[in-house]
Amino acid sequence: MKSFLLICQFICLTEAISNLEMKQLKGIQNLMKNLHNGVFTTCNIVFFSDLVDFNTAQENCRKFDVGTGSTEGNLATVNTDKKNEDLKMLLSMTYPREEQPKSDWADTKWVWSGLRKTRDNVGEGSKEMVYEATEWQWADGSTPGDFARWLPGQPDQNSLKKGKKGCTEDPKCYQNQMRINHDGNWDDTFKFKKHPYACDYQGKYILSSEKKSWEDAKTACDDAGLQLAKIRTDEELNEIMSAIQYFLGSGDESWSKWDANNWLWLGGNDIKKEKKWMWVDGEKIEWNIPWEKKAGNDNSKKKMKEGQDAMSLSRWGTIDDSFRLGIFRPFACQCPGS
Ligand SMILES: [Ca+2]
Ligand SMILES: [Ca+2]
Ligand SMILES: [Ca+2]
Repeated sequence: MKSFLLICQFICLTEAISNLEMKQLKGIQNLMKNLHNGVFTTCNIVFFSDLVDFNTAQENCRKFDVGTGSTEGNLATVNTDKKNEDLKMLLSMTYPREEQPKSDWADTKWVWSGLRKTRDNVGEGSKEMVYEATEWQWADGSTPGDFARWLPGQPDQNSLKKGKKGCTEDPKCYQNQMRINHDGNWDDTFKFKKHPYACDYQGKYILSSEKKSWEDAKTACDDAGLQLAKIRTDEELNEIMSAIQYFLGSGDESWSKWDANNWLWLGGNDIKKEKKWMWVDGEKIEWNIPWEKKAGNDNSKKKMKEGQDAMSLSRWGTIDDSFRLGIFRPFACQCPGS
């Protein structure tokens, strides 16, 4: 069994994600450069940098509601190389490997995922532990398939007696929860340990606080394999407003109305024909656009030579047309196919 796992680990690593996907992941990392809220996301995985125990992580993912609709969120289902790679990038970005304590088991060298053992260990200590996928479950309810990245010797399903270290369970605490390190390797550990955590991301939007012109924001989204965001319904407007709170944080009352931080570039534009608004991929805008009073859709040319041909969203949910070359703002990208 063990030698099979080692062979699988070798083969699986050689079929790792493509160069293009790697380049796009780098693009996503660039989008998140100066986000200060401690929450980061790819199109697959959203990462929270605060250190919490497993139950708290699980609860926080349940409550995370960007793009979940009426369903609940869940701790991350890391069942593909792509998702494992996303998670490695997010952990390395937040807790750079070289800045962490030496010990392999330091809290900041691991992130909680959604995999946990569904029954307590049987015969613990009496024989060598073997990983049986059927005894484990992802937080979204699915059972693990062939994909696994256990460290050699893991899961070891260790236990601790009540009263030892952080164990408060009677008679014993078992290592029934899975965590992932900077190399993308897995270990089982006790739920009272404190780590950053990852949830499945079901949202459409990835936000950047890097201030760019509309044209450069468009390119930055493209480089990450995304496109400047669309808002097609009021539900999508609600989602992006909620995403703003999570990823950019609450606004600041000292910002004036036209402070750059109050406005995010979207993909809407009327470059081709004045007042014929479309998304960057040419899709016609069917949404009933909530234009900002007076300033919205005014195509003002007062200050600059160009007209106002690019769309931005305010923190209070209105839309303005604005200068696509000379104004620098944060922006919203959208995940492919969403
Ligand atoms: Ca372990
Ligand atoms: Ca215009
Ligand atoms: Ca305007």
